[in-house]
Amino acid sequence: MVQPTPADRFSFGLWTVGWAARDPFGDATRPAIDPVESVNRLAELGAWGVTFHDDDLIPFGTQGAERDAIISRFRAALESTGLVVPMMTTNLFTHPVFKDGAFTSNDRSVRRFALRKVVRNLDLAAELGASTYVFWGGREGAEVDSGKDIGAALDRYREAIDTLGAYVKEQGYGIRFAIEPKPNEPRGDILLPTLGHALAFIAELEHGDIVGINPEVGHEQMAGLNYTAGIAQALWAGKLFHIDLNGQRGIKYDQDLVFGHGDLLSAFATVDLLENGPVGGGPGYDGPRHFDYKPLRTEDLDGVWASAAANMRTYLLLRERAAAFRADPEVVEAMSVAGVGALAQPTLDAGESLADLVADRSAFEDFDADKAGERGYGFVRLNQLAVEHLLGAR
Ligand code: GLT
Ligand code: MN
Ligand code: MN
Repeated sequence: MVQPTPADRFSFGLWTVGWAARDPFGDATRPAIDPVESVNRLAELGAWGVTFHDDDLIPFGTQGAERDAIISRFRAALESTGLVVPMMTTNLFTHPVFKDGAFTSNDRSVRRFALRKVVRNLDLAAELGASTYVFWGGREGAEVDSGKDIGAALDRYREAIDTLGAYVKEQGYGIRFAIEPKPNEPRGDILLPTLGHALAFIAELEHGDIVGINPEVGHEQMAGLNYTAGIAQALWAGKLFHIDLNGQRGIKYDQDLVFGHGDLLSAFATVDLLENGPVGGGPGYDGPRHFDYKPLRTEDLDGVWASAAANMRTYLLLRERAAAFRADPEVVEAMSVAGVGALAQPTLDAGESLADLVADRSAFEDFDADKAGERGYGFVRLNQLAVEHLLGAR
């Protein structure tokens, strides 16, 4: 079925379809879209959820009754469409106050302001029933090596996430945090540049039990990394709390293309992993399928909604192809030849010690390494089968 329904759990950021297409070189090419209009249109297209930064809905600096009125109007749209808010986040990057970062700004008063901005929005996230809160630290970084003490910045980052983690626990909000890595842009270098850096950071937290990651396809690919392998490691670590799906073509600026409009073969592998789980049967992903893309600057408003639909349709088509791939007896056989499933078998027998292994002559003294080195794994055949399924040739 290529018609999305809420059961597919597709979600979109308000800032995605709502992007007016202002870039560093040119003005907006589209009018701003009322968030209520976005909710209505996304629901019509078959989406399940909408996500947003505080400032996407409530303009920066809006307080009191005006803020309350904006929130109630938005809630009414959610109620009338049935759209949910699975994730929320904070804009800690647009206002000039954040030009040297938020949690890691060299200016302490900015760090304190940033914490307050997040706390207020966490309260709203809890009210709206969001279960994930994303931290994308786009301004947490530097251009000048001597201008930022990286260790101190990481101390302050940890202080911020732990302080906020303690807060959501105290309040009983049931919210988990998801850190979103990115290597660069808008800063020359951003702290926690890849999902691996983020996982290592989380291991240093006091409240790391409620902190995972929100890896974005394009951000990992900007660093030349394999997105599917990355999220597989996050799943293995029990830390894939959320995902940002989009497309990227190579190591360049953050393109935020429609999902599948970048590296399609990699997108196929991503959907295969998300939908079918690891081949060896490890833990799979059951969170939202969240799109974080930007409709191309060349598109008009009709093109915006067509591009939103394209993300979901591409995902569903890949889901179909991935199911057929896994069910294909030739694929099953090729995987067996390649030993893909065999990797799930522990290297030592149950109860076997290293001393037992050392005593096992067949593992070493009598092992014919040259013979074992002659084995072909058939990975090319397996990949060709994937390509043929992707092309609809099987
Ligand atoms: C910003 C960024 C995205 C992040 C958003 C969440 S903000 O649009 O480019 O990748 O996911 O803060
Ligand atoms: Mn991006
Ligand atoms: Mn993102």
